[in-house]
Amino acid sequence: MKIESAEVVVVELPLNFRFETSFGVQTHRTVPLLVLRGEGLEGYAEGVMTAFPGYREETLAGALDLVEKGLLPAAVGRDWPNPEALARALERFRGNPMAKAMVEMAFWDLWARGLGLPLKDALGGVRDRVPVGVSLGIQPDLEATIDAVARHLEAGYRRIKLKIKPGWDVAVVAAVRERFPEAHLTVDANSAYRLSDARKLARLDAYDLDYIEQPLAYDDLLDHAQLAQRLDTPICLDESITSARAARQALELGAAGVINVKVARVGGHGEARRVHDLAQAFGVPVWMGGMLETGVGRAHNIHAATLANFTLPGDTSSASRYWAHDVVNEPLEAEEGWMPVPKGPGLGVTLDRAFLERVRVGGFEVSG
Ligand code: OSB
Ligand code: MG
Repeated sequence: MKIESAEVVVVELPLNFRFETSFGVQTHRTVPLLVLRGEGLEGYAEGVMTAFPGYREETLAGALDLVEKGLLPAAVGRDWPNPEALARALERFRGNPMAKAMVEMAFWDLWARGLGLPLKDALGGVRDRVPVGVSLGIQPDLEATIDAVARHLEAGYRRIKLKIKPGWDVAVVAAVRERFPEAHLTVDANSAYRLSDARKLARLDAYDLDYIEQPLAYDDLLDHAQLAQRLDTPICLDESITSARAARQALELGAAGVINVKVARVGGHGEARRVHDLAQAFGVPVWMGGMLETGVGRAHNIHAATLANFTLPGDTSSASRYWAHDVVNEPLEAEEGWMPVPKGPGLGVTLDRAFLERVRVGGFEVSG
């Protein structure tokens, strides 16, 4: 499939909720949407990097500069036999997995559409719907937290993830567990603790959490392996897993009993599938994470989550939770905690171009 041209449309969208984590507060997203064109078809992807590098190092400005001046000029105007060939050609650009993921993921969509296959089938997925939970930001107080958990359990979400930070951790978990004794509960610290907090974190063992997500530094594996020895609750790595190599090392070290796979964090579908396969070989379950994606990134995540070892509920909750108006025409809504995989070739979603024009704040084109 030859990539004939590329277009990036940057849009700004307000979130339906204030999303507070240990690293900051998000109230809107600035989303770069990539359109790749070839053989009369289009493939889509979105960038998940943010202006402020609070999650990983990549920034929106830096990534878009690389996409415009490096990655797209390398990708456009050439005929690629498959997405893996394109990914290999981008390897000479070091790091920057979120920027590379935009290009790789849009090409998977274009390539699958060219084959007339749902992306799920092109990837080797085995499910028509994926189990979903919800990630709840830090709330103003305990009452608001209990209320949010209750509403999302009633909506059918199969696991509740609570964001925690020092000063907002054990007491919150204790209160939520007391009120919801049967719920699948997890916490996500987004790297807010140090290994010296191990005794504090071990107090969470009393509340039957499915796992503790990324308690220690965003680029650490060794301290997580040490911490794992001192906790009964499994550790789930998110930020630390930026590649299949990082995943292999984490698995060999015993640093991860669970892995949160984010396609965009590891550079695209090919690498995400390798992380999935490695975890499976180690008997470690994985789940599909999220980066507050619009319907484009969400659809990618849903297709990828159909691989066999995605056995735990992920963060790909209903698009209507996040946005009053999505960028795609198709509703992506969970039913009883199951998200159906969009039907049709590729991602199975189409862009709402009229809406994009209303919320557009920038963009550029690259032709071959
Ligand atoms: O750590 O999983 C995370 C959102 C933005 C950045 C990092 C994370 C998250 C979430 C929300 O937890 C996941 C979602 O609902 O998309
Ligand atoms: Mg996380």
